[in-house]
Amino acid sequence: MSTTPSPGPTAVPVPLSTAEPDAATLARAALAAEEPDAATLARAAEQTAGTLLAPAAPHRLTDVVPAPQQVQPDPTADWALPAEAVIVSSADPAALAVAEQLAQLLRPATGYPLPVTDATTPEPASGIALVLDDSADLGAEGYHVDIATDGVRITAATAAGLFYGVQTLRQLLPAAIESPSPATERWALPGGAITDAPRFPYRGAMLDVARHFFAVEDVLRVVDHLARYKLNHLHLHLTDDQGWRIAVDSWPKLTTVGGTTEVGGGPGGHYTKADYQRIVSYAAARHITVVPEIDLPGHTNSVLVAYPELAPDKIAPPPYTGIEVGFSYVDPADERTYDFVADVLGEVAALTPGPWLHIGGDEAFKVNGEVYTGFVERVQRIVADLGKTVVGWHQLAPAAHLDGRVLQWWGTNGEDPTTVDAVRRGARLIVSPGNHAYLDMKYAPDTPIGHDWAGLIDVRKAYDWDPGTHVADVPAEAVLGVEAPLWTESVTSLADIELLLLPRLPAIAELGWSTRASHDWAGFRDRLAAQGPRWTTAGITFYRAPEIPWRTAPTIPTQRNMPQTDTATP
Ligand code: TNX
Repeated sequence: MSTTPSPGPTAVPVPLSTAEPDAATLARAALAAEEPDAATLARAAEQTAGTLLAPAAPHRLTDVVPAPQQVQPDPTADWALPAEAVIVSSADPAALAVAEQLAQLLRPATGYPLPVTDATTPEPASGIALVLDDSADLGAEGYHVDIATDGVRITAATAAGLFYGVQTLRQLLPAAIESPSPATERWALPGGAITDAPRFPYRGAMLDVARHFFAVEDVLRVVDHLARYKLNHLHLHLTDDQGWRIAVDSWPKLTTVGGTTEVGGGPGGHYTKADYQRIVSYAAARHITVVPEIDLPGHTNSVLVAYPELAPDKIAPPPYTGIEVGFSYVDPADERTYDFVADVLGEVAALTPGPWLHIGGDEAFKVNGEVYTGFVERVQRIVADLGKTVVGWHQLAPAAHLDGRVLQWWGTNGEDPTTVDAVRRGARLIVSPGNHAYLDMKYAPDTPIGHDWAGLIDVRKAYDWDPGTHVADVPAEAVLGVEAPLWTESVTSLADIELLLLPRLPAIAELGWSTRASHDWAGFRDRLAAQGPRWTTAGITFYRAPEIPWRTAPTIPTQRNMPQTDTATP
């Protein structure tokens, strides 16, 4: 084995840090302990020596995806996390929860205990302070990170802001922080300050769990990927021709019959209510809102297999495991259909704390004109009566406006007068251009999975567009945000999902979060390059897009693999 362990902090000749010698550190550490003993003094001395001999932090303060709003590096203030660091948070339970999440992120690779405490006025004190402060003008999701010689302070008005500050901090640490087991590393952070807040309030990704079903654990892992890049919505496409994936007590055969199929003839599956709630609460803990989609009136073959009385001809069709679209629909002329819709949406709404209910509406090719708009208007009303806000694909546009209505635009050319008209009537837009944001499109002709009906989408194509101006004649104020949908006709495993998601998801995330002024392909490409080693270290699959100058993953000497390295060397 030719593994070369990266040298530990004391094994390399290191340049002197540019930091001023800090004689006060020793005294402060001694004073901080109630009864300064020899061990405390020795640790503090070791720490001071470490600071003086430390190499600069390996990452620049600007090495963050999505690009932060304001970055003020201070090379004299690099700081390394010491083994005895404490995470101290404002006493608010949601802030403390973020502090505990930070500890859980850092403990595996560092092997440090990182106890979490609370305080009225949290101070870094050679550790990390999370400070809830609503006087800071940072908005609902903004944050401030300050890395100085006495530690790190993250300030935000909300727990969401603190959570995003934590995601930024994570990217500023060496890539080995992603290691699931202790790594020998100096956990250095670049000094300076970041002040950051998102451009759009809605930043999302969609996972189609209908064409192929994915286990709860897989969905949770997708949630983790969203959280890393400060996305705040997970749209779950829960129903389609090939399978119904969410338990509905009042219409049980939707899952017991309609849930047992998927593309290609596999066994399908569905989420129990408890499964769905587990996804919702795991996402909520990461400040991500789940947007459930029940696709109506088309994309409903699985419904008709289970309940033929909802079919226009009242005859059960055979289960569908192909990948065509547009052939199925629930009968818009039968009152029973509206009972079905109200029951299903009622049960899904009751499980969903977020404000949105997505009603699909796409590709109902056999339901036209007034029949289609009449159906949509009734369903929109059902959603409003449940106290939720309607989201639907932009095919909903011709239907009457309803307060708050959101259209998800998935066109491939930014001219769309029907959608523009709906926006004039008050609709807001989530933009998901098929030829930029569809994560099921192939990167290149040889991508082993995916589609190409909207073209190939390499990383640059995913990055080089502007959600604020993309749809002609839609003003930026009407744009709620951006979403990257992943349809799964050709996607059968978590590794497939990750291959299509990464590295394009961070590109879309940056469009949703970062200012337009910071948009810069060359800069993005370099910052993205630093994510590769993180994914590798964390065991996450990604596509090694040839246009990205990927940095190499660290070789991580751990207690587990060090002896192997020694003995296996020929
Ligand atoms: C179009 S985009 C669809 C989906 C397919 C997808 C495949 C949209 C609202 N509908 O039914 O899965 O293309 O790329």
